[in-house]
Amino acid sequence: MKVVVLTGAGISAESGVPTFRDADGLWEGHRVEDVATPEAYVAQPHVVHRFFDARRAALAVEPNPAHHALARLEEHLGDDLLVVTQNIDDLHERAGSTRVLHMHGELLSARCRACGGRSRWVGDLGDFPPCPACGVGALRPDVVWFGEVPYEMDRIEVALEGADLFVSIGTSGAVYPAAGFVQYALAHGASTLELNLQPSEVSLLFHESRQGLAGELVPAWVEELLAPGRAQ
Ligand code: BV8
Repeated sequence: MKVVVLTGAGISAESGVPTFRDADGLWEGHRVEDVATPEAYVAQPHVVHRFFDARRAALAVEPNPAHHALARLEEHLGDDLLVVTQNIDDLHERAGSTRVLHMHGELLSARCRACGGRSRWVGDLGDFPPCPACGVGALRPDVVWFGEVPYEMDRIEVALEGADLFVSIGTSGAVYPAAGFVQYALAHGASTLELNLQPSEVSLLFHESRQGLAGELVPAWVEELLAPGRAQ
């Protein structure tokens, strides 16, 4: 059975990572859509760096049972499971998942506006440190902002076309193209399941939608999927 899982901020909420809809999607009074954009970076780079430097510094959190359940599922399904995450934290990897696509980039990566090089980065970028590859002080967060093209769309579309099951976990379905994946999976014959604290903006497109905490719903769903006698 080929499974594609899409995760959003809700899967990291129980680890203590705030979601976008918490605090009504505001950060220091700014709407996230107004800070995570190329225009905002040109207009006020220090504000944008402060936003991402603060989130990178707050990554000292732990994966929760939902992340661990997906890592366990990968142990059983191997290449038949792909996790596509909108999240820019590293909790899937720290729980043991290896087949993870960060379609919106990663906090722990920096991208150079001079040479395009991408480097693993754990510190701040607000003091414009030199790029490890070219030495120019032109590093930006390696994150996909609003108006920018998400990473790995070709690989994601191929995976959705071949999926028997598409599962969306902890996302509000507010941002495209991620919010459109359920429709694409449906059109290619997949069964669709939503696991979320409350109905998302695209809940009606799922064969089944379960409401609750990811830390409870995801382990239960993985147990169900791996139960003996289930079609693999
Ligand atoms: C693109 C990285 C072209 C930065 C992010 C008008 C109409 C439609 C679309 C558009 C439009 N105008 C512009 C667009 C396109 C735009 C878009 O969709 N805008 C929205 C605002 C309308 N999209 C883009 O610009 C994208 N690029 O379209 O390029 C293209 C398209 C296709 C192919 C090629 C080119 C780029 C978007 C990427 C922006 N970057 N993140 C950062 O992280 O700071 S977006 C960011 O917000 C997230 O990555 C995520 O994608 C999005 C929403 O976040 P969620 O993960 O869903 O989190 P949220 O807080 O919203 O919801 C959490 C959910 O969890 C809730 O439902 C809650 O109930 C639940 N929950 C909470 N706790 C728990 C829980 N569930 C379970 N358990 C819990 N404990």
